[in-house]
Parts: sequence; C-alpha cells; structure tokens
Amino acid sequence: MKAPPAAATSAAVIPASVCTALLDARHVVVFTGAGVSAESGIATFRDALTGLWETFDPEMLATPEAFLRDPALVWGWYEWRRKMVMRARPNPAHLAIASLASLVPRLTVITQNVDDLHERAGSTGVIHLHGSFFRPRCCACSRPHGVPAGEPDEPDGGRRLEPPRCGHCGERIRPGVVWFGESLPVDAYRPAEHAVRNCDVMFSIGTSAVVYPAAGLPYAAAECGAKVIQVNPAATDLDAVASFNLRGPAGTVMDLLIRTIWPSMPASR
Ligand code: BV8
Ligand code: ZN
Repeated sequence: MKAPPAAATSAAVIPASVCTALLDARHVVVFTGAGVSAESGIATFRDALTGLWETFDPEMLATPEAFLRDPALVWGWYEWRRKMVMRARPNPAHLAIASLASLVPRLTVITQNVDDLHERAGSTGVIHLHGSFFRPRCCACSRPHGVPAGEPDEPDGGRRLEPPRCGHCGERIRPGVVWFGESLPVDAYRPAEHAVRNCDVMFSIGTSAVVYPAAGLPYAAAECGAKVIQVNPAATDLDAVASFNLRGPAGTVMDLLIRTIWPSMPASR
C-alpha cells in the first residue's frame, strides 16, 4: 500500500526529521528549477513572457523549429534573457546551496536552469542538464563561439537580433541550451542519474517537475531509497514521492534550514 504523500509543512520551521536526515547523509543531491532563481528576479517558465515575446509560449520558442523559422526572434530572446541574468544576483537559496558543500560529506548540484547563478553563488561542478546561456555554438559544425564580454545591450522590451556567424563554417550561432525535442547531453544526464541513484537525500527546489527526462530524477532517487525534500511554495506532482514538502520560497526555506541545522554558519544573505 503506497504511503500517502508527505504532509506539506509551512516553511516557518524545519522539521526535526529533515535535520536528522541531513546530518546523517553521506551524499546529498540538490536538484533545481526556475523557481530557485525567481527571488533573483528571473521569470520562471510558468510566468507569462513579456515584451516582444508576450504572445509566445516558451515551449514553442525554445525549439529548433522556432530557430529555423525565425532565428532573429529566438536569438533576440536568448540575448535578452542573458542580459536579465547578468543583471541579477544570486539569492539566499543559491548561497545556502553553495554553503551546503562544506557542511555535508558530498554534494552534487544538478540544475535545469541555463543561468549561472549557482556558480556565482560559489557552487562548483554544477551539472547543467539543459545547457547554459554562456556556451553558444555553431548550429552546423558545433564549434563553440566566444561570448562577448559585458552585458548584452538589449532594449527592455527585447528585439529581434540576427545571430552571429560561425568563424569556421559561416553558419549561424545558436544558444548552447537544450531545446524541446532535443536530447540532453549524455555527459550531463549520465552523471546526474548516477548521483540521484546513489544519494541519501535529494532536494528538489523550485521545479514544477513537468519537463522530462529531468523530472524523472527525483522519482529515481526515491526508488533507490533516498529521502526527497521538496522546496516549493506550491504543490507539484512530486508531492507524492517527497518524504518532506517544505512549502515556501526557496530563499527563505534554504536559509532557515542552514541556520537551523548549522547555527554557527553565517546567514546566507
Ligand atoms: C527530450 C532550456 C529526447 C531552454 C529547457 C515524456 C513525457 C512527456 C513529454 C516528454 C517526455 N519525454 C520527452 C518529452 C518532451 C519534452 C517534455 O518534457 N515536454 C513537457 C513540456 C511535457 N522533453 C524534451 O523535449 C526534452 N528532450 O526528451 O529528448 C526526445 C526527443 C524527442 C522526442 C522525445 C524524446 C528536452 C527538455 C529540455 C528543454 N529545455 N530549458 C531554455 O531555458 O530556453 S526546459 C525548461 O523548462 C527549463 O530548463 C525547465 O526544465 C523547464 C521549466 O520547468 P521548471 O524549471 O520547473 O520551471 P517552471 O516555471 O515550470 O516551475 C517553476 C516552479 O518554481 C513552480 O513549481 C513554482 O511553484 C516554483 N517557484 C516559484 N517561485 C519560487 C518557486 N520555488 C521556490 N522558491 C520560489 N521563490
Ligand atoms: Zn560552424
């Protein structure tokens, strides 16, 4: 008989059983989605698009077909998002996750996000399942293309922008992200899957867990006996497999969690 979903606890206190699970853990995995960057002012995929793209569905724009159809529309979208990320700063959730690395025997950070806020908060070896804004490449010969220094000079409402051309074969440069319908890089997905199947505790922070195969990872961890701790102000399909559902914004919950279990740690603010 399947255990009922773990009751959701408001983020005001961190349950003692969560503290124990973390203090006993040999290997902790942190899995994040767009919600972990929400408090840095980065829109999630659930949030409606704005400006030039307000009439578009992100799942339609983030496709090879959209880039073929209108490369300037898609490239403009990614340069505008890269600008927003470069203007943003890591929030207490990113900082708390980075500090976990020195508090638990082993930490693996896996993200669906294409921003660099985990790295800017101090996390290392972050597995980017869906690529990054900072790894553009040629859409024909796949050669990496240099990212111009400084913030992209994109208007607030965005604009259509022709992608640069490859210095080697002259074809268009594309964003270094995984689009819908494209397979995940094996050198990201394989170590991610290995980590979740060999961890004691897996945090799932700020993800709606609807995009596969990434969304399957917390289920795989639970299958292998790990305790899944979900951090999200809203319910998701993961409620069913989570051992703990901490309802609240990631910045507040993760900061409180660190200060509750490791009170000597400075606040991640
Ligand atoms: C593939 C990069 C092989 C680009 C992204 C099985 C079943 C059904 C469909 C499929 C399936 N297998 C494959 C598919 C198709 C598809 C898919 O899953 N579609 C979904 C929509 C049903 N998957 C793919 O295409 C994948 N490739 O499978 O290849 C293949 C190929 C062909 C055919 C079959 C198989 C590739 C998917 C990767 C696409 N690229 N990103 C870019 O960013 O532009 S996905 C992108 O969307 C993100 O990376 C992320 O993964 C996803 C958004 O989800 P979240 O991050 O969770 O964000 P979301 O906005 O949804 O939710 C935010 C959450 O945060 C909410 O719950 C909210 O409550 C919470 N929140 C808000 N504020 C806070 C907060 N939480 C905490 N604190 C806060 N303050
Ligand atoms: Zn090329």
